[in-house]
Amino acid sequence: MEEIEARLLRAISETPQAVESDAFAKSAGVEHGAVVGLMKSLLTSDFVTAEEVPHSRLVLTAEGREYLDKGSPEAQVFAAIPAEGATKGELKRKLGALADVGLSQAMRQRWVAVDKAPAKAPASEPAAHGNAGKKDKKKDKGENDRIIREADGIVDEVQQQLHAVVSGQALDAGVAEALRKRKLAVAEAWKTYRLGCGPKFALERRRAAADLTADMISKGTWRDKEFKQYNFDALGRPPACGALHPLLKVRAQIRKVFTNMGFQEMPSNAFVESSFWNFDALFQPQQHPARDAHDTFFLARPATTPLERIPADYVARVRSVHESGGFGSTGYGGPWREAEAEKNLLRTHTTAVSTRMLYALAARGFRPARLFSIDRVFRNEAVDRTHLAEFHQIEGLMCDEGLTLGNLVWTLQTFFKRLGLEKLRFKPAYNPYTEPSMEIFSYSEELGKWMEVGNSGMFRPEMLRPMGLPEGVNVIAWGLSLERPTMILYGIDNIRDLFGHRVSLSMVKRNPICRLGYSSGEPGGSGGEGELTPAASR
Ligand code: FB9
Repeated sequence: MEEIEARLLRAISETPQAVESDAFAKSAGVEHGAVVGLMKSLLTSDFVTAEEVPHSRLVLTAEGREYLDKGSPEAQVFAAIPAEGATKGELKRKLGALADVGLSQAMRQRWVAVDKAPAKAPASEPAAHGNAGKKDKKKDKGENDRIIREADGIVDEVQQQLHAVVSGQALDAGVAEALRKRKLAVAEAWKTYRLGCGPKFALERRRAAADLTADMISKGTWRDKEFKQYNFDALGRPPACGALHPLLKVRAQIRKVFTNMGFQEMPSNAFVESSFWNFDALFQPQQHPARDAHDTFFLARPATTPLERIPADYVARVRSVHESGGFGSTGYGGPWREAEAEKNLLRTHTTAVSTRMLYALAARGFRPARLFSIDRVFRNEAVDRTHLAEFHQIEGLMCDEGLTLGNLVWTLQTFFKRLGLEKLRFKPAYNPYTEPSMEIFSYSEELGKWMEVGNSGMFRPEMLRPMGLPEGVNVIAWGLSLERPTMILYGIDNIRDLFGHRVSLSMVKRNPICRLGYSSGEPGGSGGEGELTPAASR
């Protein structure tokens, strides 16, 4: 291409403002596109100027090319009619689909006409009369209409016009429009360029060196080299490496928030749970609506987990608190059925993991604990823009002597502050396993409104005491989803674009880093106090 470039620059220097890109391409024996490519790079270094020259011409369509060879449909129809005429049916059999358009055109040109003379019914069938005749007429859709020539000879102007098109002759606008209307020709437009000398024009373009090479240094040739300017805005080749899904980036940040607050992650990798740990251990009544198949995915195989796997004394205490209460509660009065507690399901909340961990904590002999889980939960509920049948629940709990609602409020304020959510409000709520319970709201400057950011409460003694956790030991806990903050942080409006088969891999590849407000904990951590936006994403 260097040689073509030199040749083009020479041509421009000899005839400034008169080098036509297409003519030059022809003379240089290269594609016009190659010259346009070269022109564009010479334009960027102000070597040349380029004036756009628009062109348009008519080109025949496939149908136009067919009539160019065989004649226009009307001419073909005319030619197909013998002196004694022919029926429409015969013409269709002879010329196929174009018979119709040919006939209507030939009629319009008064080349042919329908023979008014009553058609002689073929010898075989008696003449039809009265409306029976009309009925057949309508039935045979005029197929038997006899078409006769009106003109002795015709001139197939359309075919001539088609010839004019291919030979590039100028056509009268009306004729060109008619051909376009009959879809026999279409307008083709293209551009060429008239090239001239640019502000930095020279006969030879000294390519700016992109790199300072050892060879240049050893030979000292770097001295008369021109070096390309560094383009500090260049994005650079995206690293061919894996990319984390936004959910995993936010999960990693939230993990850091928890670990920096001294919390340990619970083992939450078992999606299948028994109703005992998911509901009964949480003192959730066996008649609770959430426990029927409308809300919960129960398993067919394995359908149950025998309660024998759980220490019988603990099961007995759970039964008695459900049936007859205790620890300040009346219980639910009804029979507590083992079969119900043995049903396997896809866990509806990671609180099921919390029950297992709290029971283990009690069994090992209580000591204060801070635990969290971030994992998938399943709820058989209506899918909409922000809800799927599965999502990731984030749960935190603190278990210690004398914990109060105040501790919960303080812990929530600390946790959400580290997510960059400063202003919190709490609204009394109800959960079967916490009393008191609070919905958590945060004021979003961006959205200009209060949004629900989670739920929380103090686990009921009816849940904790049967486990064996001593009097006075309380557990404060809270939960939120991973999807909601991720959707808000990454400006994703529909949860289906974040999770599931509709996720675009390029979104995963291109999504920016996630910097939660103050996750790193060390002063001046990335992102600065209270800011929770992915870098410049939105
Ligand atoms: O995540 C939720 N909202 C949220 C959280 C963070 C956030 O950050 C933005 C970047 C700024 C934005 C929004 N919610 C909880 C609130 C709503 O979205 C709610 O409509 C949907 N909830 C889910 C359940 O839906 C059926 C979110 C999910 C949720 C709700 C409650 C818990 C967990 C997840 C819980 C609990 C709990 C309570 C007491 C003790 C232990 C656990």
